[in-house]
Amino acid sequence: MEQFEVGIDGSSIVAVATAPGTGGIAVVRVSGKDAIKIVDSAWKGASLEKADSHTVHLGKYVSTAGDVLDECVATVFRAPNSFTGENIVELGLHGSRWIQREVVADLIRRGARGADRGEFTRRAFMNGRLDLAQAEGVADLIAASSKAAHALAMSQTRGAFSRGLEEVREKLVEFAALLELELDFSEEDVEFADRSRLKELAKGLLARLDRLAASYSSGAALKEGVPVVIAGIPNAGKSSLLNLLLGDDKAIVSDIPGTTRDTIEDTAEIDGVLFRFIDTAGLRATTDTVENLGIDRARAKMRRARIVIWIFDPTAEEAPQEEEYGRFASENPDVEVIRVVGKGDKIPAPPLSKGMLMSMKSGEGLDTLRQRLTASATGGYDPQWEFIVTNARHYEALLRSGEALRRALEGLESNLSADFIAQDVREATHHIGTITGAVTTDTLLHHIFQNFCIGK
Ligand SMILES: Nc1nc2c(ncn2[C@@H]2O[C@H](COP(=O)(O)OP(=O)(O)OP(=O)(O)O)[C@@H](O)[C@H]2O)c(=O)[nH]1
Ligand SMILES: [Mg+2]
Repeated sequence: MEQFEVGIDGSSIVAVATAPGTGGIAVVRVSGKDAIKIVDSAWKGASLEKADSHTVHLGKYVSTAGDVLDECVATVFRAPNSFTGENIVELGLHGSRWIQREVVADLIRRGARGADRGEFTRRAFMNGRLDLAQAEGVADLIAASSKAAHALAMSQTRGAFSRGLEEVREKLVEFAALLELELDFSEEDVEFADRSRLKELAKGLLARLDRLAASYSSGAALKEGVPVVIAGIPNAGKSSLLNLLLGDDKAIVSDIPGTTRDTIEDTAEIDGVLFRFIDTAGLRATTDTVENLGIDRARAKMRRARIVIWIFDPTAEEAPQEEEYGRFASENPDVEVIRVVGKGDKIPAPPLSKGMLMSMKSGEGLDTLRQRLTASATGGYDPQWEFIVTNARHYEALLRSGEALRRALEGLESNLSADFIAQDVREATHHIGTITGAVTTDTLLHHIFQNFCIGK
């Protein structure tokens, strides 16, 4: 069966690159060897075929039927200095859906082909303009909805993340080379490569891989919104806090205990970090079936949260609240809990050990809480972002690479022969390579680019 290979088949592709729908302007992008020739055949104005790269031209787009579809601008990019590395023309059209549709259809009649999802970016990858991690960064950049997500995507697109990984890969290659040296000399019974040095090298690399993999929980949260659950007994002020954090009357607040039953979620950005706040049903023993279902949901959300804000009600009995808190904290040591004592306008400040004092009525303590939230969400990691993993595929590859390297280290420790160990090191190298695309398969590429939109 003939394999269809994108970017090498010489076809020119076309798609609307701006968001679907009507806008002030819409951009139609054509990429491929004949992109300029194809658009020029519809162009009334200065010749695009004679135009220099990176120049903009005003003219008329005339259809094959002879109708002027739009008066518009064409930007010409010549290979290899374009996003895809091929010839590109971007038409800046008036944004009507009709114009967009007609121009794309007309370009197809003139020999272009409708682009597949992510095909522009895929071509950029095939032509060496971007590596895979950078290409995925482009998708993240387009989807970024907070400053932190934007910063992460930006550094990934610029290649900082890839460079960090390339360094790891080089070290792994060096490691394999040292092992091979040992192999070469083994026949002469010379313990050439010092194994303690190899062990140090493996340990250092493993620590680095583990650190990268561990950054994923922060990275994914920063990209998609850090999940923060608000918990406590009924009437503690959970819904009041949700509304305060969102600056909106999202949840019903009442003095009837058990008001909130379902979980209520919404996102808000604090200092550039996107949070997903989740208000829950108050925790208590009850015979009410529906309330109990709500409490089950609350507990499930709490277990999966990155951060739980636990509100203590100082006007209610203390012991059962501490008991409930203690149970959760001991069962979920990985979830960070911020202890808040609510209704601060009603009581004097509690001892510090009980938690930070807040009043949902006056807003007292809100700024401190917001600072604690952003510090927790970004805490402990390089402020340069580039060593934070945000992508599930990368995370998986790092885990697998770490597993292989761990086997290599165990092999060194139990004095296995170098060729066994080298096999594990090669596997570790392979998995790192799949992140940047040094190693790819068609299935992998398909999987990545099908998540892109058409036109990207
Ligand atoms: N004075 C004062 N009243 C508060 C404060 N926080 C909440 N309240 C009041 O306490 C009552 C319960 O508040 P909610 O926010 O509904 O409490 P909840 O934790 O969501 O309660 P459930 O949904 O029943 O679990 C309401 O009457 C609020 O106005 C506060 O800081 N100060
Ligand atoms: Mg509530």
